[in-house]
Amino acid sequence: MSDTMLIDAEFVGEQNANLEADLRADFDHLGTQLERRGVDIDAIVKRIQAFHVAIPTWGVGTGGTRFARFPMSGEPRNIFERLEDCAVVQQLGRATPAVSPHIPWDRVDDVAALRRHAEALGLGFAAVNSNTFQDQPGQTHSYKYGSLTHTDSAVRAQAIAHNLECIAIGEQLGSTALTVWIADGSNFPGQQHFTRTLEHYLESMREIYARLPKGWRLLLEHKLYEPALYATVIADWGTSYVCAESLGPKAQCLVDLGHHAPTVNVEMIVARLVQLGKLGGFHFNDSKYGDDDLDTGAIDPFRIFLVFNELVDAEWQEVDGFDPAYMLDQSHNVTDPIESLIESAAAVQRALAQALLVDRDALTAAQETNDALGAARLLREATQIDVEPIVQMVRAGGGGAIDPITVYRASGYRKRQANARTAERTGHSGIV
Ligand code: RM4
Ligand code: MN
Ligand code: MN
Repeated sequence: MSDTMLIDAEFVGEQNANLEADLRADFDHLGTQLERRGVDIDAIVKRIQAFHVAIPTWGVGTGGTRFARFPMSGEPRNIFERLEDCAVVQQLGRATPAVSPHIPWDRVDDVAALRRHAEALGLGFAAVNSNTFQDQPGQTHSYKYGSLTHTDSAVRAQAIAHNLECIAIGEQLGSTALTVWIADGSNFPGQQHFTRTLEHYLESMREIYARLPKGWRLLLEHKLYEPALYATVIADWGTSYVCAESLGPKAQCLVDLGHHAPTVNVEMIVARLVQLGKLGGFHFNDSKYGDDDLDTGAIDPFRIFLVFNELVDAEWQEVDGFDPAYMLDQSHNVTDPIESLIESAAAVQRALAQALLVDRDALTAAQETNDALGAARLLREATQIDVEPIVQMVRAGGGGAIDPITVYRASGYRKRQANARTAERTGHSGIV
């Protein structure tokens, strides 16, 4: 991290000092427990240290629902301030060194200055997200009836041009991926011709694909419904897969955990996409009903674990080209987003750590001998081990906070920002 410590480093150090002895004792105890299972705790620590999950720039603003947004005092007013808040998440949590920007919410006149600002804060840029689900002021054509799949080629051309602009901005920021989620779909039976809309999508995406810079990938994000309430063009992983396959090797599928019907088995989708060589990335969040964008692990931590169980399995199998881009995608309506993001990144780290504890040889043996209970036990046991000391040790070792939420609250950061960030927000970010 740079010199620009947004929370006094000495203060973080003092707070850590009070907890170090307890952490050491907990960590050593866990190390002994894991040793008994044949697991080297230091290897797990190394793996968690190397694991990063990107923060969405829109996630540090207060989110909202269809009904209202309740802004918080001291929330960031522009992308420069959003990056400061992202840097606090990284300073204390040490799991989130990159941010995933959203264009045009994060559009600036001087992209190089934005990159310098991020670098000074110790942040890099992950996948760029395009936005053709809203009309922007001064835009020639409306996306009311679609964007990349619109019936009118002029609207499609505008949406393609926007995605190309996102790539150009991403290149200047040092990003290497474009994530495309479109809101295109219909509200009434018969409103759109299913086949023609998908053909338009593929034609449009081909033009974007053709302009991907070297080393870039195109991440296709599917979503079951909303805002379209009858039919969504890219509604499921199957459609997404078919499109990614038809576009070419640089196109892959992105799985947003909240973008499926409530009973769908998401971990199996993950396994299928791994098997098909098309798993490009994730948007982590949690949900109970729909695309709720709640904090990762807040509702069903076992589901996140099961997703990571598939990912660790893929690593263990040494699946060729397996390299998903990990991001959070959440909307923080009732919490301080900085706290939610720190907690969520830790929930992702915990899921990975627990998945690493699964005895893969034993699991394979249980599966091959149809030992259903034995297999289930191996997974359950891994989730019953409290891996918190590992996550805390990774944070402490990286210069973060052992107890980041307590340190953040005690730092008075938000209060300071409430006094400093008094003027109106410029630019818009977040849903609503
Ligand atoms: C969508 C989708 C996209 C995100 C927008 C804000 O539901 O999850 O990834 O960019 O919301
Ligand atoms: Mn998403
Ligand atoms: Mn979503």
